[in-house]
Amino acid sequence: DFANFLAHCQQRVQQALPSLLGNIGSEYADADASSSLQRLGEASIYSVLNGGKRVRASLVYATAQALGHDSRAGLDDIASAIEMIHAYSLVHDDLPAMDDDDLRRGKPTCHIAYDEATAILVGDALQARAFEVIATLPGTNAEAKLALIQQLSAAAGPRGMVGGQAIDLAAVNQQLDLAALQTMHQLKTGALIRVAIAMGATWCEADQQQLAALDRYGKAIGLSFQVQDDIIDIESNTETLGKTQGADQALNKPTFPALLGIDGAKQLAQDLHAEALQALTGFDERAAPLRDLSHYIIARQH
Ligand code: GRG
Repeated sequence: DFANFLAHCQQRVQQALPSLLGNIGSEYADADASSSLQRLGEASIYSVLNGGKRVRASLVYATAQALGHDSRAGLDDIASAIEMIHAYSLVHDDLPAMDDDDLRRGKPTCHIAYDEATAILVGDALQARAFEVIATLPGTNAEAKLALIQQLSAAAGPRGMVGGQAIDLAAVNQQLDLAALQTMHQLKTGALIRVAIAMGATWCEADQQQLAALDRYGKAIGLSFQVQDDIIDIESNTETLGKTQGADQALNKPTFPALLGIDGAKQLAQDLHAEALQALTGFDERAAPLRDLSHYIIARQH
């Protein structure tokens, strides 16, 4: 059931994204302007559509389902806007000035497939377009749209993802304690995951109690996502490099397994999963996809 749910969510957002990113440039008769814009559009679509698990999009749909509103208009736009912000963060994170990665989702990163300047513009364009999509959601509920814009900008900005990235960049070769590591990840990775749930809940008119419960769930899985990411990293390093070397390499940077040991990190992931399930006790069986997503996050191997 859950595999079907995930495949269905992936399909929905995969279908919505190309039309939202559109045929940039086609409106201009001037051939130079038109081809530059088309290249930007193509690079944007390349960066957003090249695979990806669509966890954040799935969280929007799963939240709507938990609230009994899974067919509400606008969910595809919200899910797509969040995936655009996520893709922008990955494109910029892969740049030489940041993580300097050549591969993303098994394919050449945007700056390798195109060039660095294009990758910077792709990130900028995806971020701006995400907010435009939210501002022009179908329906006339301007107050809800404003709330969504506020939520997404706070989660993506300096008090959220960008702030977390700044802490991360400053932490290279530094020792972070557990509290500092948690703060960094709650901002860098957790904020966007948490806001996917909050935005789904806002759009589906959750009441205060539901919002608070869903936010507790979102906070727990936002962190467990990163704990599992660290576990995957250390286990895949160990596989490729051999036990001691792989473990040593992973232990050089601030990670949950470095601070807690691999078993301690696995226990933390389990505890956060339990906390997420506990937060959902007031929801009925329609919250099954949310419960399954929490498990998926800590059980995934990539
Ligand atoms: C550059 C502003 C800016 C922010 C970058 C999120 C982030 C901040 C950087 C990504 C670095 C990274 C690999 C973090 C680990 C957790 C993470 C966000 C993994 C990628 O997300 P997935 O696994 O990716 O959901 P897919 O490809 O499935 O969408």
